[in-house]
Amino acid sequence: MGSDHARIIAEDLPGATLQVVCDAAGERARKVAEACGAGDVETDPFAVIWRTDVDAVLIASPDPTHAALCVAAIEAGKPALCEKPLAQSVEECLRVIEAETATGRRFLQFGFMRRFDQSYHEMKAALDDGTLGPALMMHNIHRNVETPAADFTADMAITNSAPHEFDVARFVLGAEYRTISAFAPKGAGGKVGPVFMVLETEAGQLVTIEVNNNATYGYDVRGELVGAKGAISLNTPSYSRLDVGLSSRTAYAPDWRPRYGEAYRRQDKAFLDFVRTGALSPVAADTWDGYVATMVAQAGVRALKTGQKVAVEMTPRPELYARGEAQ
Ligand code: ISE
Repeated sequence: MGSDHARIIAEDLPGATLQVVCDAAGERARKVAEACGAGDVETDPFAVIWRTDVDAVLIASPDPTHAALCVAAIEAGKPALCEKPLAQSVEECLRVIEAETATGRRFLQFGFMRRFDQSYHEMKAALDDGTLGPALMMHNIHRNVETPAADFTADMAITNSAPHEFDVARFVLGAEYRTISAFAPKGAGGKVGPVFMVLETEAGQLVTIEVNNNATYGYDVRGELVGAKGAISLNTPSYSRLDVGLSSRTAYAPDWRPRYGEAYRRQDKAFLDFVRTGALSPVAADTWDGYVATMVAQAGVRALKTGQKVAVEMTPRPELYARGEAQ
């Protein structure tokens, strides 16, 4: 993801300069820097954050490093776009919230890029303009070809993959969650198997989420929002259909990067605007949204382990993160 963002900054964000590429593996940083024309390479992310020739940072390091790097960016006064999730635990999220609210201004945007995807934009617009009537349910399917990393655990279906749905369903519905239940089918063999979750919102809506990190056939994200007057489904962009040998077929993306390429560009452009103006896009995810996604994920892991419906209990939202409506 870091190299993808480096390319966006270097090629698609007029006015932005890719100043430094940082990676624990110096050789990997050098290769990305060379490919993207970056000015310099580093292996110490904290040193990069404090450099006087760096105005903002993009954090795309392994999940467990996110919270500490976000706090360092806040302390250095540098806006940061951090890939999801914000942190592995609620406690770490609250430490980041404490650091940011203590400054009285926003520094952080989080990489829930689906908010910027055209299909979710149209889904939210159909709800917000009254076309669908009141929202009743939102069904979500999130399938990977295979687990994205060798150390991907069964819980990460909920803590690493599902945060996209936890966040985007909140964003589309403009609602907060009240409970979560989680189930897993038998028969996945030694692989990380599918997880099926049902969430209730405070407004009484139902959100269903299937995550299957080993679907094998393609990267396949589906969604349907059901309202009192109609329904709207996500279409997966497809640029061609191959008709041959009595068959007609379109291709799935191999992973999320080509499927959400345009959403990443829009998200990163919104971050550049945030760096320039200090005003966070109403579409973008902030630290509070990052906290909610992590908190719901932890409740989901508990629900799966206990087989019980788990209440989603949020800490009060600080004034800094107040928005016109729940997003
Ligand atoms: C990965 O971190 C992502 O963010 C992808 O969007 C998701 O599909 C994948 O399951 C995650 O591991």
